[in-house]
Amino acid sequence: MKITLHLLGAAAVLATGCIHHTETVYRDVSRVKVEFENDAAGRMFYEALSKTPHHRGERESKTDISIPIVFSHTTETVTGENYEFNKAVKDCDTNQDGVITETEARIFAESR
Ligand SMILES: [Ca+2]
Repeated sequence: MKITLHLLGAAAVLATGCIHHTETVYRDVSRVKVEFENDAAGRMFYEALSKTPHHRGERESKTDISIPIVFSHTTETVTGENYEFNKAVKDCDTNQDGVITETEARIFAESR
């Protein structure tokens, strides 16, 4: 009798299917303050940034938790555009003085 109940329970789970839940978490930060030596430096920086493949909605991580057949939960973390902007400023401003010179912007653009 006990075995029959277990089999009935398993059959009920199979009949109803898997419970699946997906959660997407968006994370973003404030943009760092940066100045440009001149218009050309700013233009080169933004043009190079716009060519970055992961400029929009970069997926940072994906976590799957599941009990086969019964339960499945997926969490995805998506970083915002400001992460990429801040990273680009950090890469571009090589002497970290908060001012992107035309030379720094040119080197940054050529490296992209
Ligand atoms: Ca600098």
